[in-house]
Amino acid sequence: MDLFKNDLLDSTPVPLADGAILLRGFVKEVQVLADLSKILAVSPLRNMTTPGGFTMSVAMTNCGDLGWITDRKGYRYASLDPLSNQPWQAIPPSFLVLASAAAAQAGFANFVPDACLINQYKTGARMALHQDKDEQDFSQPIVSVSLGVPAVFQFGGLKRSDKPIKVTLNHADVIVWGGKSRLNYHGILPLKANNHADFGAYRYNLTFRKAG
Ligand code: MD6
Ligand code: FE
Repeated sequence: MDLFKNDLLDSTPVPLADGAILLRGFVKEVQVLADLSKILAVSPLRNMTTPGGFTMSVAMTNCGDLGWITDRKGYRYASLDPLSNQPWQAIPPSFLVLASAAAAQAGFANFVPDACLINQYKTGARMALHQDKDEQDFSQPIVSVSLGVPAVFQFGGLKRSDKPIKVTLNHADVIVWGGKSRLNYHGILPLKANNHADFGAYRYNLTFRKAG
């Protein structure tokens, strides 16, 4: 008998690439959903502008000591929310427990993120292939949590031209990503119309990083 089958923080890791694992159905704690709605009530989602002047189709906000932002001046981490000029809200304990438990499954002990980017995808919203390279320390992993309707994640290599693999990310799936694939290109294909019991037509993604 497998004693860990129904454990709150267990899920058999699926390898995606060297340094990247997928934990299917890893989010089992309802407190995570309650804490997300509290954060969104105080720090509204907004569609930021890229340095090139495009409005992103994904709406974003943050919690943590640092929040990822973009505007005409560039991509960066900032300690104040530019909408309010106030610090972002603290990362809730339920998020910290989830992120560190997921990172530990991938062999990253004691992961303590200082940044949590919250992405909201409506139908048709997408994230073009990109690298995550605005953080200070690439030895730290990124933990990425998917909630709501499914999305197709593209995961490529170190060059933009490397052909990406496609993986469907469902509600409660978590990716932990570090090591050799930390700088791999990745993106999200346009979200298909769908419905989720808790999140309606939307997909949410929480990405936890050690940014500073
Ligand atoms: C998303 N995720 O899943 C977009 N980046 O909505 C990312 O851009 C991402 O999932 C770095 C590591 C994991 C990710
Ligand atoms: Fe990314």
